Amino acid sequence: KTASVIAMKLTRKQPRLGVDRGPIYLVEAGLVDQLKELGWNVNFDGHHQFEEITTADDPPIGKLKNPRFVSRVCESVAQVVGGHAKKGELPVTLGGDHSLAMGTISGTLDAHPNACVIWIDAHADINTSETTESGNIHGMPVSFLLGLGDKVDEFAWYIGLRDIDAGEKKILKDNKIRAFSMHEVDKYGIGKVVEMADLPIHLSFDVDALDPSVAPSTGTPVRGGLTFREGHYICEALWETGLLVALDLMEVNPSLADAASVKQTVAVGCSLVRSALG
Ligand code: DIR
Ligand code: MN
Ligand code: MN
Ligand code: MN
Repeated sequence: KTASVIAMKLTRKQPRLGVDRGPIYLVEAGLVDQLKELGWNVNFDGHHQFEEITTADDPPIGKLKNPRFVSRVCESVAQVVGGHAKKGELPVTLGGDHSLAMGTISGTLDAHPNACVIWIDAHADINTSETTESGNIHGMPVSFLLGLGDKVDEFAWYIGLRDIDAGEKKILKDNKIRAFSMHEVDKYGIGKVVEMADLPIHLSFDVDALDPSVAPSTGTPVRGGLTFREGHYICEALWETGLLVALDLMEVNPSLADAASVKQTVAVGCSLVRSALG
């Protein structure tokens, strides 16, 4: 069994810098060796570098910020993830801005056209270019994926939602997307919530799904999140299904907190990846 660790430096640039350094911290904390200790062959081809486009050369399209840069990076990550997945490897993409998931999921669907997506997040990330209030593309990847998605039978589930914009609420409803908010997690327990479909699973985990007391170093923390155990349980339960084909661990931002909080968040990130990989 082989995992490919794909470290994607991608910042949304505005308003909070530094999320591009998340993967560097996760790798420096020893994630690659930790996976080897779990019995995986690990391909790690270094940190992917991208030529930055200055905001002057990449003006907003409508409300979308940094559209050309994000699109270029996502296209490239789709190729990298798809290439590894087609060789039967399990791509683990470290971020970085969650807009990367447009690329990672496109790559997964290339190799596993019937894959479903489980999106663990405090946010729905399903704003469209019209509904977005922030213009940040990390709040939109799911809508972009679904928009392109009529040729593939993909759908998304959400677990841990607690910060949904008005426009997003309507989109979720109109598209009949299953969403488990923190209310359902409280009511049924995370165990019942992670009952799975019999499809290959792409897990996209935004660390801000966790409570800020568990993962403080992230761009948009929202209180009332998943506990340490709930987050790990999701990863363990998905591993146990034997259906996991790809994993994203996103939005670790080492520049947003004191050293102890950064260390804590990076450690939790590594440990979520270890749990998801057995
Ligand atoms: C908000 C925040 N819904 C937006 N989204 C975040 O910008 O569209 N996603 N922070 O992770
Ligand atoms: Mn989020
Ligand atoms: Mn986010
Ligand atoms: Mn997100």
